[in-house]
Amino acid sequence: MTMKLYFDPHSRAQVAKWMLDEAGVDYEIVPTLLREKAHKTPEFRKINPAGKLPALVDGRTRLFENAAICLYIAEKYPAKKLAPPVGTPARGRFLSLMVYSTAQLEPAMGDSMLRLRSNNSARGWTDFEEAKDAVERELGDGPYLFGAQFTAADVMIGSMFIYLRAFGGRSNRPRIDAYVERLQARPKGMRFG
Ligand SMILES: N[C@@H](CCC(=O)N[C@@H](CS)C(=O)NCC(=O)O)C(=O)O
Repeated sequence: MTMKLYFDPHSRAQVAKWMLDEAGVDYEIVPTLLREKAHKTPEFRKINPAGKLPALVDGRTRLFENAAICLYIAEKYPAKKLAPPVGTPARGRFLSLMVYSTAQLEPAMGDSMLRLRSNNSARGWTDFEEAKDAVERELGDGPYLFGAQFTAADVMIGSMFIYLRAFGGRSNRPRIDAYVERLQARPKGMRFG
């Protein structure tokens, strides 16, 4: 049975699509337009109770949240080498970066784009500048977060900065900007719209 990706081209569903495209697997797009509020219907909420895109259905498995979808695809298709294998030392850093991308980088960038200011560290994430420092440190000399190996962590972290660009922003960090250009130059790199 073909996997179904619930998708609007003007949404973060592009992140899950990028991952599926990098894995080179078959999937079907189920158009779910935000402007039609297709993501707020009772039927869609049976797949994603949060009423947000993306969501992925694979037979009897349902997934929501990009990080979960990317982890699932990397795990389902190990031959595609989109994650360090379970049991290898790099796996811990990989899992950490996957969660970091959505638990810290995404809200920090969201605050910055929306010009929300808070220096209350109790909120659970740093400000965007500190998040960029962390990404630069983890990227090192690259070209990807795991050196020469492109992984789902690049999809999750890189997509945040691609998204920033799509909204007219720049990281103002040459090393991150060069990383984003490398990611977008990939044949299946994430596109918007
Ligand atoms: N952390 C979530 C973010 C999902 C999210 O916020 N999706 C947006 C699209 S960019 C959405 O569905 N917004 C519509 C809404 O909340 O009504 C993920 O990565 O899946």
